[in-house]
Amino acid sequence: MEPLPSFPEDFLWGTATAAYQIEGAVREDGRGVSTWDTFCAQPGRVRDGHTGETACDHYHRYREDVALMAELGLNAYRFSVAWTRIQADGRGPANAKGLDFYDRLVDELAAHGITPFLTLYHWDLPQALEDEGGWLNRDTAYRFAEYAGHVHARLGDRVAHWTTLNEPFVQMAYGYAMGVHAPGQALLMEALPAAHHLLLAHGLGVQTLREAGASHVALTNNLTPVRAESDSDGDRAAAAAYDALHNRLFLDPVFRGRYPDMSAYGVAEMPGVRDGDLELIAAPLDSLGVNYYNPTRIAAPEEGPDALLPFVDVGITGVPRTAFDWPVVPSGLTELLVGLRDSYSDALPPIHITENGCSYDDEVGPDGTVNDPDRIAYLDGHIRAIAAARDAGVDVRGYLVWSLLDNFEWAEGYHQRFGIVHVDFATQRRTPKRSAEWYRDAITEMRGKSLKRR
Ligand code: IFM
Repeated sequence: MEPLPSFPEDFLWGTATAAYQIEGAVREDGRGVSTWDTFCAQPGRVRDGHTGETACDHYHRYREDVALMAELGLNAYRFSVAWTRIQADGRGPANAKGLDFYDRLVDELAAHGITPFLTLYHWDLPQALEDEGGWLNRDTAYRFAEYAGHVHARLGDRVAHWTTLNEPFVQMAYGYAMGVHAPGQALLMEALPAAHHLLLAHGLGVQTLREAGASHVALTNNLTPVRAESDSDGDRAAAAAYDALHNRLFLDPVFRGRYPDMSAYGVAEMPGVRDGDLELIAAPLDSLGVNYYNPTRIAAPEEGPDALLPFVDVGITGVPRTAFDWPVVPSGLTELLVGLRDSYSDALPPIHITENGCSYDDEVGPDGTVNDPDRIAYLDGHIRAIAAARDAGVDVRGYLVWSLLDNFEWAEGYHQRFGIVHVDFATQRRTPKRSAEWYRDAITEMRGKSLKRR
């Protein structure tokens, strides 16, 4: 392989996880019921009826997991807080025992020199709030800000990096528009108020965190460079419509203070917006979290203007694919990052890649090792793609692999293994894969020739 590129000496190298996907312990220490507990209990929602009840048992094994990160030489870890551990029903005083868990986790990270990146919301809404309308209800945004205040009050002295939401697009689209994620509502474009209320929650959360003294506040979006299938006007318009829905709906309000043109969806004005909302949503951020998995190729729908949606996802072909059948296109990450810089210029804060990774059908071999050459190629390609974006002047400051551990992959249950550490879910035995060893060695190599920060 070509020598790895250089990165600044303070570049962050880590992994990412989310509460419901790894913690388990769903009935311990006063945790309330979340929408994902409810969703998993509904027959047919999650493949093979899997649930997050035990997941990776990280709630009890976090010390072992932090030790693994330290052995791999990682200096950053992104995790999320389960709202229902802090407020069982999503409102009211904080549950001290729930906060104690994250307190212990943060101290353990500090003891190993690992910088915590805390995400407040990664899709596990308190069911009690969902029963009142969830993200379709404006009040949920205010409840989120109250929750953010509780978490910051306990952890703000040790956690510097605060992220309000993870992937609001997926929460809106999969959870409320298509119904394939919790809470399982299939409202199509009627789900748009959820997008606004999520963004309002972000804005109110930023306000609360700033008032409490947080110095590094971010939002994480999953973004995709959108490619039109052809140069035809129809395909280009379809690609622009998809870009507006997936990317710009969650970027323009934050960095431009206005919603993108959604007229392709028959939407003249975003529903639910009140005076002052966009000012809150557009408050300056210290970084943008970018989750990147693949580009999207879009064509105009064949049925013409009566089609349900103004685009068709025709898929990327001719490239390697993961076990999830996702195309592997590292150059798409460079394209995305350069495109963000070009679109938002001075309004764009520095970027952390808060997720990037792949699932493969990894197994522990007879010699006890897990050989995952495709993941090594994937990580290598994407790290080079970040270096290329940095060379083009994009200020990227960290890379967090999704994921540390094989974990509960939402509607796919435990079928998609994204970890650089294999988890045997019957025994909870952790086995670092070859890719984990590769990542450790790559970080050592890249640190060895690190550049001073530009
Ligand atoms: O597992 C998810 C994560 O929760 C959010 N981003 C994408 C990952 C892979 O699907």
